[in-house]
Amino acid sequence: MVSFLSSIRQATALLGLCAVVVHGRALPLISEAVFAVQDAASQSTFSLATSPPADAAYSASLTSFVSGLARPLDYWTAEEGVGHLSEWSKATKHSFLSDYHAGRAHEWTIVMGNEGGDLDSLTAALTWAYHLSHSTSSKAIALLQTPLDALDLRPENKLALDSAKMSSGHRDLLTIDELPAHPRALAKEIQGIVLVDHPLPLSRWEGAKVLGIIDHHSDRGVAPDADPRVFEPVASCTTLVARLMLDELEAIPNPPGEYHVPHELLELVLSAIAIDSDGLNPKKSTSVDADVAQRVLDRSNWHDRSLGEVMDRLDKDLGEAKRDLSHLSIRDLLRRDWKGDVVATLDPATPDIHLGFASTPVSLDDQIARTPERTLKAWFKVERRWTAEIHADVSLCLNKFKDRKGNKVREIVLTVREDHRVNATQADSLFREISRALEERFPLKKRNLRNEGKGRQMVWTHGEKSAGRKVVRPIVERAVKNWVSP
Ligand SMILES: [Mn+2]
Repeated sequence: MVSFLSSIRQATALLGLCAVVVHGRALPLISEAVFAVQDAASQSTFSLATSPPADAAYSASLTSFVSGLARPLDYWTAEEGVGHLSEWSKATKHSFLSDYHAGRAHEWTIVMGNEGGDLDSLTAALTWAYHLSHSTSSKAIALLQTPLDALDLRPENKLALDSAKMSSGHRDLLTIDELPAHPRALAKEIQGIVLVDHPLPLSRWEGAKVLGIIDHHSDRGVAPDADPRVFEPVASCTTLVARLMLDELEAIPNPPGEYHVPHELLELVLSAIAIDSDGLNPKKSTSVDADVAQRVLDRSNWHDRSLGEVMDRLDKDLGEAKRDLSHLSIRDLLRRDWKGDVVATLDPATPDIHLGFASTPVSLDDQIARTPERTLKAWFKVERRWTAEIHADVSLCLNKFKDRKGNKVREIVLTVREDHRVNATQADSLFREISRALEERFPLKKRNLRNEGKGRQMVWTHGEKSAGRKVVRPIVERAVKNWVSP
């Protein structure tokens, strides 16, 4: 308890100190066009993340969870995570929830990664929130757009968080199901949001000011006046966040001088860069990733080791953990790395479409072997339940794996439902449009579904190594945007 309170005091003192030195960032206006998602359609868009709480359930407080259940008496005081990063993160979550309930939400900036919730998103958000809250006058918190129970679906995150001495129960992290209010309401009350590791806000954050964007996906033109506004094609978004943090940290005049960066945070940053760059493999990364990793390493507890040695070890350990998904059910495989949102169609008479993408490193055959009946039909049944739960109209499951000969294979499984926003005729047409867009772009091989698949279900394989979700998603989104309902 003592160290928890002292860390709050320390944070407050630092805030006061640094506020004088570095100006708060300018608040840009959002680009309305980008958020032109129909209200009707966006009613359910908060349900895009995996297993989100029901609408009424965004009500976390200091004493209760969103479920209404009381937090354990020692929720805030038990010292599960023993690192400085954990202490800061928990203290921040505590003051965010208490400020919200005291009517002070407007003082807060929420830094968020993408809803896939990989180590890059998690680390980039934590790092930038830490930096903002120590170098500007604004209060900042990292939000993981993943529910608490989905955090552990990524074993590599668990390993990295454990190594960073974070709490095993994730009490020190703010997850999407720990928000005190619905994102749509919160968006209007807070100072603004900063996006890391994704180029445009999910529709549930429509109405929030986009104060900054730091990303390594392609620029979608959102918030042209945001500051910072960084887009660079590097292996890891964390690279860009860490570079900006170090640049600004080193520019703080003395006094007051640099704020303290806990070694746990530095090590988390190295972990995220290592896993995204395959240990700084030149084929998978840029010199920017390597330069920033070296700067971070120099400040870490591992500073006397070589960059190559550290990054290899992290990549090996985290990679092993990441690949071990043998325990996951198909539902968990789908939601482990799910990205989706409502796509507004250009034709005013055409309904908007909720489009989602799962990304897995497991072949469809391996997944089929995990169904009780060991059939493709059973696989589609699990998939159907999942898309029913989250109200997705179109879903794609993208699998990447090595076949028996060691060749890299990619699979695309496409399904279109007829019971959410579109009827059967519309779904048929949408299915054809998306199939055509994909077949025009890649040499795709159709899998023979025999009588295992029904209408609007397709499985393709292709060998185009680089065509993961970053490539497939924009193609499908464009097809959906341009689709005109028959
Ligand atoms: Mn990323």
